[in-house]
Amino acid sequence: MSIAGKNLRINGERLWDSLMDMAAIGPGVAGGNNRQTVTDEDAEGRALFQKWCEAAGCTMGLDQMGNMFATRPGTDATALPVYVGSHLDTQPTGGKYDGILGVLGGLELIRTLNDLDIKTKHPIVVTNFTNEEGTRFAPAMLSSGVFAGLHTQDWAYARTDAEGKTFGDELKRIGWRGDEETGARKMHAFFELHIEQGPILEAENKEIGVVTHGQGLSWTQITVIGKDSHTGSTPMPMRKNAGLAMSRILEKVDEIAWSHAPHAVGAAGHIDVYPNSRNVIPGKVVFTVDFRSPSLDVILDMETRLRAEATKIADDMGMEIAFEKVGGFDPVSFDETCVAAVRNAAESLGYSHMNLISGAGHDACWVNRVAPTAMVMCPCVDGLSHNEAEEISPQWAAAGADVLLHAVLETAQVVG
Ligand code: HGY
Ligand code: MN
Ligand code: MN
Repeated sequence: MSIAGKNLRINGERLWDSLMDMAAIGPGVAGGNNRQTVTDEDAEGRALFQKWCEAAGCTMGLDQMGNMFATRPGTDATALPVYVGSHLDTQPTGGKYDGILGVLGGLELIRTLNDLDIKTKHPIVVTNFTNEEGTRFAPAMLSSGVFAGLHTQDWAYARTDAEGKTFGDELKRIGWRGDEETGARKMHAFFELHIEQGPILEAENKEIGVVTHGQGLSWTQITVIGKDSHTGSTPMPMRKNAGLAMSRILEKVDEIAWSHAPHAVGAAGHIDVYPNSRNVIPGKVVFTVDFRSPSLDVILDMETRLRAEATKIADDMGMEIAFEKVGGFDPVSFDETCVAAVRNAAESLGYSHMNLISGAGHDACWVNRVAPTAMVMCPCVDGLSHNEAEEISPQWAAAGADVLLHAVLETAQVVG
């Protein structure tokens, strides 16, 4: 245990106040948030975060993907920094804590060290990764993916939203495209605090999830071409109903996921129907199948069966079909030393805890490719997330941030 000792805790009230202040930016329609990536609301949230970081004595760096890096100096300027952070962008019907807890929990760590004038050998950097959600611009974790070398920056800049706007143009338009080369920064370690976004911790009555692994993700975008025609006057035998083909394919998605119970999951959250008119048979549908599993073999099996089953359905119905892999990453094993630092922190602070596999994807899943990485999770009410009703307790938020603080202090080495 560092000099910090068991009594060193973050200021839970201050953290909660900051979460609520950030939640006021880009409000949703049902109590959550709609602060989608590289929108004006995102820009406003970034400005508030920067103001807070500078008030806490940090200097802000900004790379060409808009990733923000607030640095608190260490006593050894040559030591690689310990990074913490997550994302400030939200789903269109997002919650107040998904991503935001990790960024503001990192800021609260800095504020607490300042309060007590605790110095660390390694600098500490609080990070906001751009476009973690991948909703407006697929794929998810776009900028941490460029940072970790999984995507080229040009490819990322060219990603388009439903209105045909490009990510690069929108990042520039909101004024948050920096000069730093993306990925040039080297990390001693990276820790991400995040809500679980699932029901396990609450059901097991545990305050902390020690995340040992993250399940893998696969996004396949499917386009089915039928023929739009009148819903009233087109005889049933003459129809080429792309919507019907999609529904049969989605039945197969569910069947494939269930065939790998209990861990695999599958669904389509993105569905565009054309022309989406009440009295026109859909001539075209575009939808994205999201498969996940802790096992890469299972993911590959689900992808293969999806293509075979969907192709058969389209052929039998006389329709064209196309597939495009628009996102994905293999299952992740986090760094054992960093995971142990998280577990040690939970134990020494007396928080109930358990090992956990992350069901959701996170920036940490990509950063893990380039630096020793681990995650700290806290429960969320009913495991609900990606829903405006997402909720956590101030106690859970504080416990997560306390564990983040102590895991970082163990890694950044307290001086004096
Ligand atoms: O899709 C995910 O798992 C993450 O929440 N973006
Ligand atoms: Mn998230
Ligand atoms: Mn999310």
